[in-house]
Amino acid sequence: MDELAKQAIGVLHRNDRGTWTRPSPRLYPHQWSWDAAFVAMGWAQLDPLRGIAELWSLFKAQWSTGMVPQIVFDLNVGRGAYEPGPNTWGTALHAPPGTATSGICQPPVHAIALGRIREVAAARSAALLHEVDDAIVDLYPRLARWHRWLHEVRDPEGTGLVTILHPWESGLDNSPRWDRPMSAIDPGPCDHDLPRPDLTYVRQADERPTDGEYRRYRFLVDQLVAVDHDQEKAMAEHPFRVADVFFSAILAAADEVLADLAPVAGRPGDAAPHRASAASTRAALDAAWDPELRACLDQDRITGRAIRADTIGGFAPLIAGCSIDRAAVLVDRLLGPTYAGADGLAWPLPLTTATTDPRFDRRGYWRGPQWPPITWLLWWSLQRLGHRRTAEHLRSTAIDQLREVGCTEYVEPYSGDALGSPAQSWTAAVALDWLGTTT
Ligand code: 9WN
Repeated sequence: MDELAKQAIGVLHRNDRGTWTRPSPRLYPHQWSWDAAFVAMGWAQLDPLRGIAELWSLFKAQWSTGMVPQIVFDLNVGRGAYEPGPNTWGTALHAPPGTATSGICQPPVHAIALGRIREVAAARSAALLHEVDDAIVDLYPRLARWHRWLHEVRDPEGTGLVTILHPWESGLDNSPRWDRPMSAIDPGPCDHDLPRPDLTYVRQADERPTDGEYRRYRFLVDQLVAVDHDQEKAMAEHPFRVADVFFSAILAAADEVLADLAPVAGRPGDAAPHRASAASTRAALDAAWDPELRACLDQDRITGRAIRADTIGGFAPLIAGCSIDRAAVLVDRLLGPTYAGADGLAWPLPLTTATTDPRFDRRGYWRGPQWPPITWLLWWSLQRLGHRRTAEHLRSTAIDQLREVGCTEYVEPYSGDALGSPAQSWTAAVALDWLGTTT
């Protein structure tokens, strides 16, 4: 068997908890929302029904409002192994009985994962497809509720863009995109300990966010707990409110997939509204386009201003789907000298921040390094846009990289050093998906 496939399967098995998967053995011992979506696609290459089980484990913790939580805690994990842990969030009355969750969300990659699992099953056998389609009938209403919550609660004015209330909701936690809104926050004196178990699991402290960042992260959590996770209040008063273009673009792509799945779930009439939601997001992304930077910019909902930062977030239109002309501009930039085509890179793959952005940091968490699931999202999107040769180039380069660095969390783009967790499930999952492994 292919060596990378063997290693990736080993990582998934090592992190497997039966029906759900830890993102990594020590650094991330619970179930994370968008990781679960990527991981479900990885499992699908081995067993599509195990992929379905991964999604089910997550959606069992979906709140009655429709929100799918960022973290579903494993209460068997020792206290203090990950912080902030289950007791910090004040979510006992919100999460479904028998589950413990955080109180925020992450990008909605789940419908994309379900669509992908269906494709894998269809290629295997009619019987497997039948079983996956049965599962889609049950899962679809939960996915539809999740998307509805994002549109109605996080975009109550119908702007087409989803507002996030914490950088952790973006999934790209420390991106320079959040520097300005975060610097406007005064967390005051910290009246509780800020334990950092994460620092004991990495080689160097600079592979994780700083204490100053953590103080603000914790402050934002405390603010949400103070309003008992009341979304209407938070959307009016919370000190971090940003319309996130990358998150919104993922939602638009996922809305399109949900439209494809609606007839499978016996709800053909839902397809048109899902497509209309996606179209409205695409229009909002057009309006958020900065012609000078040639990028799409997040909007700070508190100041009313666009956030200028040259990061991977700016490529949101590629993920949502966009005009041929805009895609051409963005592909050019993606492969150009400030991103994947930068001089001296070990592998020509997309960077999370442009080399020319003053905040570019080759080792910084989400501030420059290459992240395999982000490359996967761009690869998947480029295929859909018809940029097949570019997509194939990304896929084969990413496989070459992973053969060298292993299933690491992220990669220092010049030295090619593996950073963060060395056994990261979503990296293993995208490797398996790219290899199209059949065992
Ligand atoms: C906070 C699990 C998660 C990913 C995020 C990544 C990191 C958590 C952390 O790990 O975030 O959610 O503790 O740093 O930024 O994208 O989902 O892999």
